[in-house]
Amino acid sequence: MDTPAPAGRLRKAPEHFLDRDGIQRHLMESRAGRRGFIRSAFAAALAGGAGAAAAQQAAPADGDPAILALPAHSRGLGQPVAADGYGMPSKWERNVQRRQSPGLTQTRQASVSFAPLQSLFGIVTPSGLHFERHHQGWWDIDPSQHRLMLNGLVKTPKVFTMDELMRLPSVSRFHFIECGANTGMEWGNVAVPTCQYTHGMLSCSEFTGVPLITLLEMAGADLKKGRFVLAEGADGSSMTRTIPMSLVTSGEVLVAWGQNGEMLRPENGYPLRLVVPGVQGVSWVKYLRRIELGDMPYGTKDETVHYVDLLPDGTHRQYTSLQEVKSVVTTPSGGQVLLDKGYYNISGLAWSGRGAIRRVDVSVDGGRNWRQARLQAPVMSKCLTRFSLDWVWDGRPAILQSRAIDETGHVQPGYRQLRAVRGSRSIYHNNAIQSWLVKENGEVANVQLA
Ligand SMILES: Nc1nc2c(c(=O)[nH]1)N[C@H]1C(S)=C(S)[C@@H](COP(=O)(O)O)O[C@H]1N2
Ligand SMILES: [Mo]
Repeated sequence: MDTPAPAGRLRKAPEHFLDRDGIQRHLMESRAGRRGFIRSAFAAALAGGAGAAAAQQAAPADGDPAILALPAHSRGLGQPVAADGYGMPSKWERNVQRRQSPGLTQTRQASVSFAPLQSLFGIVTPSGLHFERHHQGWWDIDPSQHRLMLNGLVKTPKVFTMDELMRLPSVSRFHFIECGANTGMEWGNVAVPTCQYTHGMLSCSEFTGVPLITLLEMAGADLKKGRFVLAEGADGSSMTRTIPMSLVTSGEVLVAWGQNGEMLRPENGYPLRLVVPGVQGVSWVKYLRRIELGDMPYGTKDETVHYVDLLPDGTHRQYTSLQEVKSVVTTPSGGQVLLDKGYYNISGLAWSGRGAIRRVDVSVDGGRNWRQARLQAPVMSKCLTRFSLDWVWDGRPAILQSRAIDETGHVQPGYRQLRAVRGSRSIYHNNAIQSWLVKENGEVANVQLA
């Protein structure tokens, strides 16, 4: 691609950029001599501000020492194989972390950590950066002791060990998981500064498991009477959710043990979780220990008291489990700083619980004009889709937005449209169009257009 203008530089959002402690650590290490050549760059970064980022890039007139001075890694012997039996990200990336929102909850066992969407590429969330939502803390359960029970409207109630499940014919599929409360803090007004916090209760993985319908058929399920299943987790939260059989008979719902080619991470439900594509995260029961087939919704605490939508007339809506079409620009996004006028690749994520993304439009003027974004293949059903658009920033204020349309024709609403139906006092299921204001000084801020 020919970029239409010189590419502008972007200062990363604070939680992505190295923090003071990180910089201090690097300085100490470089004092030990191993990375002397970067010392001045980090000293400049410690001073902070846009100038620091510029200092890291500007080459001195007598040549760039990063080229002229042969670094240690070009002269010496590198690390041996298998120095670490399970590889880790580069230490230079250690500020890319899932993060909790201080003060959001009283305990860290019943809380949320947000995925750093602004730092990720493509559509897959690295397992170690997958968002977390626990109601009662996470566990690392011994798989040899874990059991899955199937009961209810079945001929022969069954109990499976992990070995028995993993011998069955499995499938692997890419799907997003989004907590119903994602973007929930923004219902009333702007609440948090970065897209990690506005949209980070969202992740996407390749999941591997056996379709739940296979297990139900093995148990002789009564598929006429059985219209709902109850899924139950083994942790102390007594997480129980009703799932309509239509999603099960379609073969979509998986009893999964795999995540991105390896076993699930403990935080994400090891050794077994339910995968319910398109449906809000709470139904993706982790540490899955029981499935009951029934003829009515179960009305559990997590579907009658929690995960209900408060409507403007004061009534609550239940069982609104589907995650409607939604998107967000992840770069440039809140907390980042545009250091130059010029070319920027606007990039973001779109998804829908109803199927595949058909189209994403992007506006740089607060929704007056829209241009169709590129969708990056593969574009899969109930999966994140990466979109991008070329943009030349002229240095004047701009408001970046994205609007997704899914294959069923559903269009992502603006805040005015959404609030007309839903009011502004909900917690869950906020799929409104996100706006990022690019100020004249290049700072990007979270804003809402009335
Ligand atoms: N057993 C159990 N399953 C659970 C939960 C839980 O607390 N316990 N939290 C639910 C909620 S609200 C969400 S959003 C997702 C989060 O999945 P993750 O932690 O893998 O991101 O798990 C769901 N499944
Ligand atoms: Mo959730």
